[in-house]
Amino acid sequence: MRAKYKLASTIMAITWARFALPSANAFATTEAALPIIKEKLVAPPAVPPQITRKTPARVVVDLTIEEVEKEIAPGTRYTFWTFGGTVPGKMIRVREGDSVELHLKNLPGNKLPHNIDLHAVSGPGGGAAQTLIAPGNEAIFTFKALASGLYVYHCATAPVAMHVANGMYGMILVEPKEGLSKVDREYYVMQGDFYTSGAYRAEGLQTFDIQKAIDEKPTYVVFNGADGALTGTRSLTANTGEKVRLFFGVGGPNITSSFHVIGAIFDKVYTEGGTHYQENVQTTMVPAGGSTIVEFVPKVPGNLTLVDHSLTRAFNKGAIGLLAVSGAEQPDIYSKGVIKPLPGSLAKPAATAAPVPASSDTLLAKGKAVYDRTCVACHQADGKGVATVFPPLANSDFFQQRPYEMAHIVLHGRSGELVVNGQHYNSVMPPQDLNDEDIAAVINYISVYMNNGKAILTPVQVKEMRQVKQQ
Ligand code: HEC
Ligand SMILES: [Cu+2]
Repeated sequence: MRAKYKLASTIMAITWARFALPSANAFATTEAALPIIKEKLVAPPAVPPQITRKTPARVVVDLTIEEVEKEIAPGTRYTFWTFGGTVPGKMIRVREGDSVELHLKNLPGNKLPHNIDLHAVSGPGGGAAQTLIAPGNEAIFTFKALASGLYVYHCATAPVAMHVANGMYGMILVEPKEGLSKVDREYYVMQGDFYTSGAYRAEGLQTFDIQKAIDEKPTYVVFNGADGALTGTRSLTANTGEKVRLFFGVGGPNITSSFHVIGAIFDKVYTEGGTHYQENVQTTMVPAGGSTIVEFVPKVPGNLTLVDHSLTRAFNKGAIGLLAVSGAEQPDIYSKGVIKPLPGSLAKPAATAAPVPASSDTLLAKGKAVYDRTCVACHQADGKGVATVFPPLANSDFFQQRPYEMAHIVLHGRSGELVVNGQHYNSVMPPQDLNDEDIAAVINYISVYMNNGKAILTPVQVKEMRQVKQQ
C-alpha cells in the first residue's frame, strides 16, 4: 500500500518553471509550476533543517497516525496516540507562501478514527473535516501557508480533549520569506498534561482518567511525552557561546506553561510564536494550543534546566528537562562562590565528595531515580548537602558506620543533634513517603555510588523496619 502513496508524491521534481515570469494570472500558473519537495520528518527534539530556499514550493508531508504503548515514566506505561510515533508529533517545517500537501494515514492496526487541525491553516476547522479517517485510510489535504509563525497542530476528533491528552499534538513552523537567522542549535520541545488512573509514577500500564482530565488535575505534566524525556542521556546539549533556539509549544489539553530555563536569560522571545520578539526575558507564558520561539546563548558550562515555573509541576509531575552545556569556565560571569561559618558558630566547612557516576544497573538506576526526585531537594544532586543546613550523604561517615539503619531515617524522619564528618547539624528531616522498594533502592544507590559501599538492603528488610520505630 505504501508504494501507491509514493507514486503520487515522490521525487522532488525540479519544475522551477514559469512562476518567475510576469503574468496576469500568476496565481494559477505558479500553483501548477511549484517545485515539489518531500518533507523529511525527524523525531523530536530534533527539527528539520533551516530553509534556505528563496522561492515557494509544494511541500509534501507524509504523517502517519500511530497508536503506541510506551513508557511515560520509568516502569510506567501508557497508550499514546501519536502523529508519527512520537509525542510531540514530528515537526513540519515550511516557508511562508508554500503549498502544503499533507498525506495523513491512519494505520490499519489502529483502533480509532483520527484527523488533524493545523493552526497554520486559514479556513474552518484547520483541515479537520478533510482529514477525518477511520483506521486503514489516507486523507490528502492541501493548504497554503499564508502567515509565518510557529503553529500547533492536533487531532480534533471527539472527544478532542482525550485525543490531545493522549499525545496527539505537534507543531508546524512556517518560516518567514526571508528565513530565520542562523543559529548553532535548534530543538523542539512540547509540554503536555497527562491524566492516568494511578498516581504519579505508579508502576505498570496506566489508563486515561477522564475525571482527572475534566477536573484539570494532571498526574503528569511533562516535556516531549515522558517524565525524563529530556534528562540523563537524553538531555539536550550545547557548547558555551553557541546560539540556541528552542521551538517550544504546549499541547495541553489544559495546562498553560510558565516556561523558564533555570540559569539562562532569553535574548529573544518570539511571544506566542508570532512575528515580534521581546528581549531579555526570564519566563514566558505559553498557552495550551500555543507556542513560543526562544533564543539564548549559554555562557558557562553546566546544566541549564528547562521547567514549567509552576514548580510543583516541575518537581512533582515531571515538567523538567536539561540542556547540558560544555565549555570553559568563566569565573567573571559565574564564580564558584565561598561559604564560611559565621563568627562564633561551631560549623566547619563541608567535606567534599567525589562526583557520582551514572549507573547502568537497573536496581541502582531506580535508586538514582528515587534520589533525583526526592532526596536531591535537600541533600543536593551530588550528595554533598549544604554546609551547616543539610548533611552530606556522599562520603558520610555517619552513613558508612551503619548504612543499614539509614532506612529508619528515611522511613521515620530524624531530628536533633547529628554529627557528620565532624560537622554539627541540628535540624529536621521529615519522613519520606516512599514504598519499601524505593527505600531499599535509594539506600543501596547512596551506599554504592556515594560511599564506595555495597548494596545492603532488600525491600523485605525495609518492610520489617517499617514496624520498628527507632531514633
Ligand atoms: C526536606 C529536606 C530533606 C529531604 C527531602 C531529605 N532529607 Fe535526609 N536529612 C535532612 C536533614 C535536615 C537531615 C539532618 C537531620 C538532623 O539534624 O537530625 C537529614 C539527614 C539524613 C541522613 C543522616 C545523615 C547523613 O548525612 O548521613 C540520611 C542517611 C538521610 N538524611 C537520607 C535521606 C534520603 C535517602 C533522602 C531521600 C529519600 C532524604 N534524606 C531526603 C533533610 C532532608
Ligand atoms: Cu485522534
